[in-house]
Amino acid sequence: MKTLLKNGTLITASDTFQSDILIEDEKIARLGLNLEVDSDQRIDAAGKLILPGGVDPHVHLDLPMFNTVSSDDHYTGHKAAAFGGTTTAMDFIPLTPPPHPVGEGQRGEGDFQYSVDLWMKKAEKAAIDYSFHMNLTQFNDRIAKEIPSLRGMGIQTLKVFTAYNGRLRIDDGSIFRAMQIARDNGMLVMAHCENGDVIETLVGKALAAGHTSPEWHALTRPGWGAIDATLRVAGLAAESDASVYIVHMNMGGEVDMLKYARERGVKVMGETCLQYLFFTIDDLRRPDGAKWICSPPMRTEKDNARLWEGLRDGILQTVGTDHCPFFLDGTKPIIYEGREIAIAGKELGKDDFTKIPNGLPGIQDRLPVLWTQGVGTGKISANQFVELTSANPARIFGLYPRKGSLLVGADADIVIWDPQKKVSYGVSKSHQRTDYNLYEGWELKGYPEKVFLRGKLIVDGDEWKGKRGDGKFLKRGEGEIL
Ligand code: DUC
Ligand code: ZN
Ligand code: ZN
Repeated sequence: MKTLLKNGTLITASDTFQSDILIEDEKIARLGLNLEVDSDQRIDAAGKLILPGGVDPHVHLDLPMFNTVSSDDHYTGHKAAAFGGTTTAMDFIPLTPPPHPVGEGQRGEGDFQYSVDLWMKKAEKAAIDYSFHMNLTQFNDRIAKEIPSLRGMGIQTLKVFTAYNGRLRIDDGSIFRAMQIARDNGMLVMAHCENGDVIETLVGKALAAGHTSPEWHALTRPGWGAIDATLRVAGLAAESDASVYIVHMNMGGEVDMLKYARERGVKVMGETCLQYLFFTIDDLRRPDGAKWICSPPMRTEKDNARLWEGLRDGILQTVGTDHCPFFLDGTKPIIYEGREIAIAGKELGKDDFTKIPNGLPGIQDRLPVLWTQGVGTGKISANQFVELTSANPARIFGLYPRKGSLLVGADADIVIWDPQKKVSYGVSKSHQRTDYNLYEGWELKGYPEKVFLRGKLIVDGDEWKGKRGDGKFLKRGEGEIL
């Protein structure tokens, strides 16, 4: 199957240039001006931009939380991603104990192979390409010894948490040892940076004082905790000589800590997520404040502004989403693909902010919103947009140049982007399986027109041409340090 894309303007992380593209089967076969080749399909992209498909480094699909589950699975979340121009997504595998002890593990201890098998099964319905990170939420000698086995499963990345005491957090000594193992095995440690001890203390006090509303989610997770944890994790990276990637950076001070460490040669990189560029604690104070509950929480306008600077100046390397949607009111069904569906959501915490499932939608919103708000306003260039949303995540996570590039030989994951298309955005335009959208009523300019996954047209305007099972698991190799 040959597809010829004519007359487009290609945008990569480093260049903007005119070229035709010949796609042969799943790959980009040729680039050049005035390509004339017999093809099965010819598309005129005059006046349009051609971007490599987006790579979202941070999503949570079908994730059990607080007696419910994130409301997009590996089909619906991927379909939404594709409509927003994203063709690769990476989600996190919870380290899960098998029903019966296996190997040398004790009852209740997580097992890597079991956890990976579980997630592979869930992802059989994938509609775009995908890979996984492993949550390292327990640590002992057996687990330490087994970490390198993850590479054979195509998983190169471990996520550690400095918060969620007694649940997801491991202590700093264990994080340090994990970093040493990662360093010795060409793996990357990803870190969720908040101060778990401070959070536990403040949450207990807030509940005892009868504070139940969503804003207390932010008030009990102070920004200084994110800053101190960022510096601590950067320190552990320096002391172990490991490569580290700090996820969902949300505080201006975290950007400053990252800059401090990077200027001193520490191999630490940073991601922010779309929502932290726009929203603040004031959104949690609205009557529908539960919509904005995620961890870490929304901060202030000054933090929004510093994160934008971090993107512009190359202190931060990526923009992800932390896509982890829940219904605002999971007692009322929505229609998805012609069927009614309702999944318990934020209403679970209507009387107690600690019971509101943490997370929000964004996998479809990321590219169109960032384009309008970033490129459209001159805060970042079109090349930086591609770098932050596609090329850098592909490089850091060992997928470049197969993903994140428009080079000959790369997977033909291609977005034909209409820079003039105006969209009044919101839930009616979204394929995210939830009942709200954070960008409701936002006027966007610039939107995906056609999206190809490995040469197959999966989104054509408003039409879905993809299907369950189109997505492939990507075994990742060692990534780059940017
Ligand atoms: N934060 C969220 O808000 N949801 C899922 C996981 C996370 O770190
Ligand atoms: Zn996290
Ligand atoms: Zn997350």
